[in-house]
Amino acid sequence: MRRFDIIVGDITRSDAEAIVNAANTTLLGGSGVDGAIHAAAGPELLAECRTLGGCETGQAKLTKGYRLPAKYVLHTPGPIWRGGERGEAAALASCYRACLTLARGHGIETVDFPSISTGVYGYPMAQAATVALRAIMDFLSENDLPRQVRMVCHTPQAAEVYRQTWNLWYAEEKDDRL
Ligand code: AR6
Repeated sequence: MRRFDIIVGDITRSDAEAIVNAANTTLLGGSGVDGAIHAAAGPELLAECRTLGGCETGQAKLTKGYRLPAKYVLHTPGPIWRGGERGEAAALASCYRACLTLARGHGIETVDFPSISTGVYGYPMAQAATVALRAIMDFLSENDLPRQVRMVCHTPQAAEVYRQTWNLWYAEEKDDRL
């Protein structure tokens, strides 16, 4: 079984044990994937989020999934893109690591991520893909849990960017092309 995959889809329909929400620091909902997750999970999700006291950029907090197929939601506020020299890459990598660490701590076996920060927060997709894949692949190489991680891209174009980035850095035959 491949431990990592890139797929196209709607993360609210994911059958993973946990899905990740590209949230904001209030954790009180918003647009994009955040709005879609809250709409699909129902009002109980917002009620639980209200008890959490927000979350810092690059950190993560766990809730139940309520009406979602996923049992848990890992909420993480990504960085807002401000040109790339304000610590955006470190903060974005931290989001992925924080979610995976939280998942491991709860014994969660499968996690699906959206492409954090690449919508409303304006992070360029190709640069986000490099950071995301490196953070995920490094974590998987050092940990047995989660057993499987997927990037759930909302569009075929986004998935293509992630696949090309993966091929460049992680495909087995990558060194043959050098
Ligand atoms: N499934 C998978 N991916 C999705 C879905 C979906 N259902 N819907 C959107 N995406 P964004 P951000 C993709 O804007 O940039 C919210 O208001 C989308 O195409 O959801 O981290 C929060 O409350 C894009 O590639 O999150 C924050 O205020 C990616 O998910 C702010 O937006 C992330 O886009 C966070 O902005």
